[in-house]
Amino acid sequence: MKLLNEILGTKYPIIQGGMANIATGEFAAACSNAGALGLIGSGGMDADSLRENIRRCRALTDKPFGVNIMLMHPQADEFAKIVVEEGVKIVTTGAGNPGKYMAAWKAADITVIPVVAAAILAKHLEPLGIDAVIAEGTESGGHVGEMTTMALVPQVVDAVHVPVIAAGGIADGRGLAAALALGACGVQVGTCLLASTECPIHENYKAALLKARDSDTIVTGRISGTPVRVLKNRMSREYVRQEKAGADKMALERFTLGSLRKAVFDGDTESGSLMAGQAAGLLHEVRPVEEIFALMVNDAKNCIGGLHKEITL
Ligand code: TUI
Repeated sequence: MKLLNEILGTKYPIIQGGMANIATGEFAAACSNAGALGLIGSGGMDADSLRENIRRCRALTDKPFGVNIMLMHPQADEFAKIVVEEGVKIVTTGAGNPGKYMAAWKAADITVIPVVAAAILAKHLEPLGIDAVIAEGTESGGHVGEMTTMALVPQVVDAVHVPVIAAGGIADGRGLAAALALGACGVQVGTCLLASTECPIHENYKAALLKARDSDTIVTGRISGTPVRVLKNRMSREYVRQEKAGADKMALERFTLGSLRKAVFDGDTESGSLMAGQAAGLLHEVRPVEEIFALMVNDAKNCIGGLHKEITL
């Protein structure tokens, strides 16, 4: 099987998730320079800032990088044109169906890798010419689906012929080894990169991640229709309480408006939305991204070798 690094031209079979308001051009370039595929997250940007971030990233790395297009974004149509105009070579999509952009992106020779949360969307997009697919389980931070990574990845692998990348709950070498065992060609990680030196989030956000244990995340919006996994705090507990009590969608929206920015930029860990996946409990220190990726790959190799030597079924 071809590994993700061979498909993308990177050193490691790892993609840095395109986290909204976090994955700037500088951060993506740092991840690309460290051997993964860096992604610029368009989620918190407008058209001009997306363009600037692409140009800054290109100036900072000669390695492959890409852009994640958050399809729920009101300017997604514009972003879809900007990646073509700016000559971006790799595009991932999230939070929706990218079908209407596929023809234009394929005509521009872009490698297109949608994120799916269920096998059906992967199957639907395959004939449109996707190059690979990211199967993201509900362990992830941010906008999530229902399926777990463990159940989703092998079902997507069976549903399509294109390479499958696993995401959700993966934060170390054991996770990478497990993803390969499920039939994935590599992984996308986000949460473990929040605890990196280069990650431009507020230090309070990093401190909250280091303190988090396995069950310290909660999904807001499961009932109202936009499920988002965040760290438990006053805001997210209250959101879910009101949601269960039947609060209307608009009232809840007002409650969270701008809350990710509050967490990322102001370090407001009580009323901010600290998006994070269930792997947050695995984070114990802030390290350079280069170290995180190198250790993950080295530990995965040892994990696979150890399984081979020690386990007789
Ligand atoms: O997109 C993500 N994660 C995100 S986006 C984001 S920004 C945001 N901010 C506030 C509220 C909501 C979002 C934060 N985190 N991950 C990729 C992902 N895609 N997860 C789940 C999906 C998904 C879900 C349903 C992809 C496709 C889909 O299908 C829709 C369809 O039309 O079939």
